[in-house]
Amino acid sequence: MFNIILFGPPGSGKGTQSQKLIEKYGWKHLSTGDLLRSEIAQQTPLGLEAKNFIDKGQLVPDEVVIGMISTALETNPGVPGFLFDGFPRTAAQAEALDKLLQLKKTAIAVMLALDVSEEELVKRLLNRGQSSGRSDDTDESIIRSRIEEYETKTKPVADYYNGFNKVVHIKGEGSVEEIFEALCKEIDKRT
Ligand code: B4P
Repeated sequence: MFNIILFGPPGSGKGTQSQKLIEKYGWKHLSTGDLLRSEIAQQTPLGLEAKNFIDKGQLVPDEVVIGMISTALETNPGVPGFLFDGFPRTAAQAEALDKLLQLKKTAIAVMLALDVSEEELVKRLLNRGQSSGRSDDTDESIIRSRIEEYETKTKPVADYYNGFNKVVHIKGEGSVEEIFEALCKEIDKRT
């Protein structure tokens, strides 16, 4: 199995690049953002709880997202690998993921981290907010809160994987195609 984390701040292109990567490599795409939005759309108790956090630009509690990922790993046996998009976002989530993968006798091969400036992130998310209908993309102060959550709680996740020499930084500004090529180059070196 080849398991990969696509890492970066909100709006860095994780969702965009994930779509292209799963098409090329056939991995199972696990986006906690997509899973949470699906729970919200179905108005499940978990979705209603998550919405309170997402609407304020805050991270959803660890136990909620870890539970979702644990279920997804169990219900997808036999895949060639997992592409984690937007997960893990805290040190506790990273430790939980490593344990879950250990139980499956596998591990994270690499974390590819997309680097994008804050002004470009805000521009992209406000732009997406005009058409996506996402409540967390329309208000600049909520977008800035999401970036702050990333700086304080999510960035340490890269330090965690750096300790195992698993992080590669990729320039996340440029055309979608240029960034995709840079990601594939790093993946192909390792597969
Ligand atoms: P996510 O769904 O993960 O969303 P995101 O980080 O905001 O966006 P992403 O990075 O995937 O978007 P993309 O750049 O592709 O999270 C939403 C919320 O859910 C979080 O704030 C949190 O509350 C909660 N959540 C999710 N996972 C969690 C977890 N593990 N723990 C706790 N809470 C969690 O796209 C952005 C825009 O940029 C698009 O419009 C795209 O078209 C554009 N774009 C992409 N690439 C571009 C390029 N190269 N040039 C120009 N524009 C580009």
